[in-house]
Amino acid sequence: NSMRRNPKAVVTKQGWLYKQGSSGVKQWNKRWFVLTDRCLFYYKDDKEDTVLGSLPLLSFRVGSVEPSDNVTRKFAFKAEHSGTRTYYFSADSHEEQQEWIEAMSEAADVETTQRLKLQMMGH
Ligand code: 4IP
Repeated sequence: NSMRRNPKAVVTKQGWLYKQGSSGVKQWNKRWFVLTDRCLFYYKDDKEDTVLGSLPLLSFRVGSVEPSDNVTRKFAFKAEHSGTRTYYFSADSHEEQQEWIEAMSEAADVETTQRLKLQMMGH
């Protein structure tokens, strides 16, 4: 159920993040993340051998965690969508956290996508 990554697409941002598992003990695993084509791919490491998962960010809401999320990790943030589970991430620094939130939000933003489409149509 993984998305196909276009090897020619520009990489918007890449780096290490921790991701919380969605079931069981909800362990935090360190994963290598690549944001490209408005889609987030994650791998075991930066060799990018096999994709562990992918998420098309369009329509996700990306932002900081709230007390009700019960996430106590430092530099945590989340990506949520009414149709699917909420993904929890944490970065190594405040700076990285902000950069990822910004990059993922941009990729998730429907209006930006529509504006780009209109621009391409010459409006
Ligand atoms: C796993 O927990 C890992 O966190 C997986 O992450 C995660 O898959 C699994 O969630 C979760 O059960 P254990 O390692 O304790 O088994 P990863 O794929 O990064 O290894 P996701 O979907 O987050 O990739 P489920 O719900 O997919 O099983």
